[in-house]
Amino acid sequence: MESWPSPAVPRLADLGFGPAAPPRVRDTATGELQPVEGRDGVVRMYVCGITPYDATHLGHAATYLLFDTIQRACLDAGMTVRYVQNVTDIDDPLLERAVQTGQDWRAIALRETALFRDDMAALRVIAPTEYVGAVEAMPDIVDVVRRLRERGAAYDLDGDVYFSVAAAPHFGAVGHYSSAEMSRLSGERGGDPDRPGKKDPLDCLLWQAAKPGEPSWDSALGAGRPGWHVECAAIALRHLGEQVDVNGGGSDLVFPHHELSAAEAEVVTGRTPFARAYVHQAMVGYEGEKMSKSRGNLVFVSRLRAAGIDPMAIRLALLAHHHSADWEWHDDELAAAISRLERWRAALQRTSGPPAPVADLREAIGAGTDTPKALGLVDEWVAADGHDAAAPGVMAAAIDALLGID
Ligand code: 5CA
Ligand code: ZN
Repeated sequence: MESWPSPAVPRLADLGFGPAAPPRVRDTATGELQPVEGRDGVVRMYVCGITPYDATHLGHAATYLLFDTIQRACLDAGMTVRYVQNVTDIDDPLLERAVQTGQDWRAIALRETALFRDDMAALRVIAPTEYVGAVEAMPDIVDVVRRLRERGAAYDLDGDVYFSVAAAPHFGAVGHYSSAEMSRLSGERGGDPDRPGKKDPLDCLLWQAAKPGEPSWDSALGAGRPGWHVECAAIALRHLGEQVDVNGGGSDLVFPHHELSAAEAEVVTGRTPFARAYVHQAMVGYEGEKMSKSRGNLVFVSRLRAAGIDPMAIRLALLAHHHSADWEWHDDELAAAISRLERWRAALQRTSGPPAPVADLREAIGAGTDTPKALGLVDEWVAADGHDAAAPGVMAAAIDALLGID
């Protein structure tokens, strides 16, 4: 599907700085910093996209800004990024919203995806190389299910097709949860651990048989629609090949989504691990709970924009938090970000300043994507005086290249 227009990204290498070192990202599977080196100069990154039944909230935006920052660090290191993002444009929440509102599920998906694109463009998020909907990936999804069946990793249950976790030797290696914890999370996050007849409570749907009143697609598996995890496995395998450098999303996707999509991809290809690094944005909360469409405690990017807030202030407010710890949005963060943005812009108008701390900025972003540290370095530069006439220009380029702030 159509994505959105990408912002231009200045190249610090053109300003006389050599390429940065490949960034290191926090890998959920090992808990370690993992260098993102790509292969032959190309980094392959798969990030889980939206389920388009409601507008983009600040939690979503934080997730896409994290991977945008990682992409910017890879570009700064002279690498090309092949970035794939999906749109879950058919799934239970979309059909439920369609029933509640009396609208067509397709119309909801189109409208909310269009709004998401506008939000991403306004936040200056670099667009994915491939932006792929589940509906358009249907033949690839069906093919992955066929290959799982051939490998004995799938079985039928009353017309539905399930993935068998027993067929995946490394199942559990992404999140390292206990089986009790996995059962609990599976039940909370779209799974069906209690369905009778399953070989293992954690087995997940690959293909669900058509139900009356629900959309379905004809396929070699019979009429039906896909399960969630296989959607991302199939889109990643099709567009990025057997192994990705970074597989990302919010931390609510560690289990079951990334665990199971990785297990499915690994069984199909025989190659482990599916991702060299699994990277997650911790949950953004609001009013005491995780910000989520199903709870309704949302702050929408589009609403802030409509109220005249500079999207760069929204971007700064989100980048002020480290991606590895849950945090809660407070409305005064926006005022703080607006004043920070004003201070930065005023300082960049100066005719000289202290030397630009490019190496330190690169290190902050390159060592575990520490955006709060990078913002603090810019704050220090802004607050200090100096006689380097090139510094304001270099800083403007570095702030744009690494942090995406115009
Ligand atoms: N379509 C699936 C992924 S394949 C999905 O989870 N869609 S979503 O619309 O629910 O979420 C989109 C992205 O935002 C996901 O990566 C999710 O992990 C992330 N996300 C959702 N809520 C939050 C939150 N409160 N804080 C941070 N990230 C969040
Ligand atoms: Zn996904």
